[in-house]
Amino acid sequence: MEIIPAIDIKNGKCVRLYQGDYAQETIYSSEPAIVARRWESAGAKRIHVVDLDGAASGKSENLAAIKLILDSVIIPLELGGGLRDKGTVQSFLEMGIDRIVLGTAAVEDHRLVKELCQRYGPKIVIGIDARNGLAASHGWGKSSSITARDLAIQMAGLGAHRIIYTDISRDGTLTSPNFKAIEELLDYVKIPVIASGGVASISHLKKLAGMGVEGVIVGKALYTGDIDLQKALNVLAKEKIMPHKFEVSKIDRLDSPERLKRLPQLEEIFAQLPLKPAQSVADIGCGTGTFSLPLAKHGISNVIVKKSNELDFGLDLQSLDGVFMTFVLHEQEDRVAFLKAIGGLLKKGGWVGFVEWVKKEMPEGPPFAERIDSTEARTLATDSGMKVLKEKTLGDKFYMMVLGK
Ligand code: AMZ
Repeated sequence: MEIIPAIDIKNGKCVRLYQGDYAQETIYSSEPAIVARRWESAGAKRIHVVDLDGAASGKSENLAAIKLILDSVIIPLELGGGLRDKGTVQSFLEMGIDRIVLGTAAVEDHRLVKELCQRYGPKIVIGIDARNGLAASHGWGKSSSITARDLAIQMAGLGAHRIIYTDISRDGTLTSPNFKAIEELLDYVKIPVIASGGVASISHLKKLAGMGVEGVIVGKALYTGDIDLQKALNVLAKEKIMPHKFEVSKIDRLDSPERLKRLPQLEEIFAQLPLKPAQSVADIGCGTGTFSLPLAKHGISNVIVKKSNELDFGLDLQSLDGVFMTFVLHEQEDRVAFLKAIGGLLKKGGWVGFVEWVKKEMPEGPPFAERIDSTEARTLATDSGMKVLKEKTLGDKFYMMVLGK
């Protein structure tokens, strides 16, 4: 998870507002570029810059300060505030801004959003600033009647690649992020979410990382010293927090960390799967979600866990990039039908991977007679209309293969 320091500029200075109220400002530096350098040398990989005057007036107002930041750091910058037409967006991208944040345009001008997303792809980020659940605009002076959640869904539909969700009532308060609202957004929106507002401690960062947000914007806490950026980056890197997003309604339990440790050569298994961050994957197993956490470690946070005993998976497999199955074939009465059900529904380019018990005696696992071996698995796969891409026996425990349509 990325930690993104925020530099909000008002009258050329680096400030923090309380709940976005322009009358409640604290000036932290008259030289935003020097602040940017400080965050860069502390290890930031990106900086979030807001032109507050621009957000209020509707046109970019702090060009000199923005240019100076661009000249002072080499890490990419994302910029929001008053960027509401094609020409302005284009000129900032040409100037070297890496990502453009659209706030007001997201509420008011869907045609522009669509056009810009089509043209610039991931360079466009949608800023959704919510007050009491409803999206605000124009420097947060104006409220709309659309919920942050609905707006996020609409934006994803228009082709947006990511969303920054800011909770206005938490912003600048050093209280805590609105975890509930963020969780809800993650549940409903398939594209990556960056969270913002109220972050005050490293434990907040850890919790957000565990929820599966792509990044967190930190403002006030860095300026007051409540969060030491270098330390926070170190802690998160060391803990290797695995984001996960599960559909929990059908899960009895997730696998215990002890059992996960006993899974051999997991990395070797994953190295053979066409895994890409931001994919949507279903983990179909005996009910424990064995591979969900390890999959999430590979940046795949959209992992849905389902039990294998439901042939009617209740999944829209067309929307999935892949299905991962763990130790389920031995349970199936009709293995071919089971594989056909999955393979037939997978969208083009999707993949299926599975891990099974091998026909060797093991104290744990199903009875010997119910296990399959590599030859059987290969035949099953081809009989079900799938193509075997790779297969491997790992150690003396697991058989694994990857199938493509
Ligand atoms: O603090 C505020 N009052 C404020 C703020 N930080 N108002 C707007 N903004 C930010 C949004 C987004 O990054 O969070 O300005 C950007 C949106 O600007 P616009 O002009 O597209 O609405």
